Amino acid sequence: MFIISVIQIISFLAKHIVSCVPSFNFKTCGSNLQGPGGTFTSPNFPFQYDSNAQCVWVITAINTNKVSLTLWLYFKNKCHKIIIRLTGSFVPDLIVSMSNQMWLHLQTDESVGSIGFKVNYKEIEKESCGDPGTPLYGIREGDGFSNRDVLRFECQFGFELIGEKSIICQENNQWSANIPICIFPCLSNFTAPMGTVLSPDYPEGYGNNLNCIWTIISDPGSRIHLSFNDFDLESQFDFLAVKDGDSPDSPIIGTFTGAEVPSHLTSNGHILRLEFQADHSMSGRGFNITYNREYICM
Ligand SMILES: *[C@@H]1O[C@H](CO)[C@@H](O)[C@H](O)[C@H]1NC(C)=O
Ligand SMILES: *[C@@H]1O[C@H](CO)[C@@H](O)[C@H](O)[C@H]1NC(C)=O
Ligand SMILES: [Ca+2]
Repeated sequence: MFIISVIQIISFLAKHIVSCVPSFNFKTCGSNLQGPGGTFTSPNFPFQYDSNAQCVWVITAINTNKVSLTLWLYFKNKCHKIIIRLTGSFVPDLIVSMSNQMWLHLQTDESVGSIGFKVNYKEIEKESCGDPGTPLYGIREGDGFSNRDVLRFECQFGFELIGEKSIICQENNQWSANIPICIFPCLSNFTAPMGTVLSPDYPEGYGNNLNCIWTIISDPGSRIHLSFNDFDLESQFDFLAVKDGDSPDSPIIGTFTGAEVPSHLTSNGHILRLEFQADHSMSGRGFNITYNREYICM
């Protein structure tokens, strides 16, 4: 037997795992799997996997001459949020083997385990990188997934592209990069009498390392009313602050985090500043806030 692809998923640290229920002990794990497709997860998923675990999964395609294997990896925590960051490791959208066999090796250290992963696998044509999909709010040009094929991406109007505008299927059957993401601009002024402020990528999770500032500017003599239609942020690490004015030093009307939908809120002046900060890992659905003007009766 020859090993074509070894993927080592090192135990990753997620900060909030303490809130997830620990489960039983498994010291060894893994299995032999076959094509044409299927799903498997790390032990105890979606609960914590064990510390000091050693797991090996071997996937073998049935059709040995015409296929390689593609893996779709999903890293989720118990609260069904996607964990984007892995300690010391880049997670590609897809992983494609060079032959009809693939090995996955999970090794966890002594620290508290995380929630683990869920993997989908599928047999695909030889010399193909697999279909990487189309970004949410994005447009894809090109539909070939074979070696040297190129895919180009754009974002729908109003969205910004983060990542690579084009990717190529390399000789090793891996795309040169992950597909890009399309995000809602993180810096904008709203001057229309009413509108909606959405967190980037709402409701798919807003991602990491964000510092968004939205300013809502109404007519002098009016006030701004906010309605929270939906609200779900990573508790205590991601925040939305609402300030009464247009400067960073303006008085704070409210600071919100977690999954409790705040009640309505009205400004004192005619400008509101919304500051949204997301840290380096984990996200929630985000928020959907509508605003409108209120005229003050004298
Ligand atoms: C928003 O308006 C402020 C003040 O009018 C201006 O300084 C700033 O450049 C504007 N920002 C954007 C992103 O349009
Ligand atoms: C935001 O919430 C409003 C009111 O519930 C809804 O009509 C709208 O479709 C939502 N927008 C998105 C992008 O979900
Ligand atoms: Ca976060």
